[in-house]
Amino acid sequence: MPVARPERQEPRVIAHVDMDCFYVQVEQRKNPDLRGVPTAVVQYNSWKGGGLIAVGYEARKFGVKRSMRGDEAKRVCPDIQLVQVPVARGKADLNLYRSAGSEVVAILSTKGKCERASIDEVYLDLTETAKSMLLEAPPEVLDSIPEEALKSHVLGLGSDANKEEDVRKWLSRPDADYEEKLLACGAIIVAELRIRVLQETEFTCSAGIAHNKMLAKLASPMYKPAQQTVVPASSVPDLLASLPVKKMKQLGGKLGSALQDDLGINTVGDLLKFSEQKLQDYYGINTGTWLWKIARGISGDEVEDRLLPKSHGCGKTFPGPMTLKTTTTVKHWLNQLCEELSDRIQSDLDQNKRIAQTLTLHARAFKENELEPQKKFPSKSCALRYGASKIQEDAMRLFESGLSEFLNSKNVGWGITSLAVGASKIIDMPNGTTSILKYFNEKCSSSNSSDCSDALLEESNHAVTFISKRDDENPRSIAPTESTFHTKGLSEKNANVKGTILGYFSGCSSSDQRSANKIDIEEHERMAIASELKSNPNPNLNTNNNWGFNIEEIDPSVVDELPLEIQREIRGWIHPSKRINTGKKGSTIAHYFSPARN
Ligand code: TTP
Repeated sequence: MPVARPERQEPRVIAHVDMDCFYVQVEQRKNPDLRGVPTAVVQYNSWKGGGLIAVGYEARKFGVKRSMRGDEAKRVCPDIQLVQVPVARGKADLNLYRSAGSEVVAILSTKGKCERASIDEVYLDLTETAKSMLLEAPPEVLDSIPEEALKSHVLGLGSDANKEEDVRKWLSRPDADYEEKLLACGAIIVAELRIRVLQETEFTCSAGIAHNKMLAKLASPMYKPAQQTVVPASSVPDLLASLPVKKMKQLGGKLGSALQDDLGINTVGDLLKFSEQKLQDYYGINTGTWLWKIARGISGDEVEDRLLPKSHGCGKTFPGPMTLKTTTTVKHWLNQLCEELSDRIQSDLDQNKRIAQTLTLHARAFKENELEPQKKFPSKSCALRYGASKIQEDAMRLFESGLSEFLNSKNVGWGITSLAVGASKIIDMPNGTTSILKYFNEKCSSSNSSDCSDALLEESNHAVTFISKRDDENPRSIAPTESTFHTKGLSEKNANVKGTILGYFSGCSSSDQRSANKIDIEEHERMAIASELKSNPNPNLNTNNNWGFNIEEIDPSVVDELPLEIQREIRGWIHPSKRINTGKKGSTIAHYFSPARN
């Protein structure tokens, strides 16, 4: 349920930038012959010409819509060019589009706090840049205002033959209040950014510029493609008065329907008729207040400083005759999806040092010969283990668990029409591990053994991500949950957790030893470690800490062999009062971390 966030007292300038028919633009850049030609991108499959997932603006003029399949689009627009999404593992491979999106983010993020909201959407908090502009070069003293800014649609300004002149006046009004002057600066900054995006990437985008995220997001699609819309505070009541409830983010589903049914509300503006108390009576304190505020265009949501995606997901639909009807076919496709997911989280780890903690499986399903309304296939989550085969194994168990719940012990035929796996709860790799990782990678590459470096990298990454390296012949069951996985603090369990540094130490010795180093951590413990690390990213390695490392048992000779910077790093973690004990029986790191040595 939505919750109203506290607002900042100071005015903000927020932009929502959305690429125009994004996948089509990416394909048109790749193949310039498609420019100016009706084009759509279709998802790979042979059923009725594949499903359209992006439709170019030239094709939209002919009535081509995303809901159509390729065959239908051809009927509506015989000249349409249908480009297949690149395919890998029998499903769409979106890497081309993802990296094109990153090119744009790199440009947009130069002017303010930037939140990558999806593959082709970004929020920007331009408040500070707008303030500086207002101080140093306000629009009224500029010799010329960029043409693109003059083409802005300023809500409430009306539209007539002199639109650009009106916009020029609006942007440079010396008597405007501070809030609107900031917004005018925001409009100029966004126009300049959009020009840069076009020059540097060949992509056009549209934008909304307002005082908060909600209004900016509402405005960006109002005039598309390649245009921008400004929402002055004075225009908000009119904007919301006619806005259908279902168009508002978070009101598209059940809550929006409930508003229509309970209160007879059709537009967001209709909410103004109800007091905050009344809305709270109906929908609870938080949602009631949120509704009361959005009716007035008030939203305190902050732009998060995040250039990387919040989660990774990959899915595939199986429409019509492609429906999956056996566990064997489900397993086949889950394996493909999990391989891709594994590649993506692994490269996120390698490139960005980020760890995903939760694996989720979603599916759409039906039961055969069922007359009653279809129950939804429940989404299932569990702790995420790195490595494609582990993810495949866990995803299949999540599927089986979801299916048995979905079928409710009935012995009926079933079909799966879509499958998706996701990796979420992504956290930054804890501080203090990167230099060790670097050291061992360098050490191995300098040894000129590609086998060593590859294997070590894998081992190191696993160690960093607290992988539970289980014996394959003795897999532990996972407990799928419908919601996110709840963890128990390690301190509560006083768990004797072994991991991380082990991977580095053992990794450079020999591959046999590496494989013998099966770090055995319960999944919930691993989750607990990760969340501990999030709140305390540089934990001390002493016996009392939540990691549960027994420093007494670490062989100092191993630490002594490391370069000074690494020694310092490790010793910095060790509580000074816990001096290393060299004489203890079985006290080598290999002994401590490697069951095989016992
Ligand atoms: P959108 O931003 O929703 O749409 P768009 O960029 O194609 O067009 P518009 O100019 O109207 O914003 O989606 C961005 C890309 O995401 C889109 O080009 C293709 C992909 N996509 C899918 O693959 N499946 C979907 O259901 C949707 C909505 C989008």
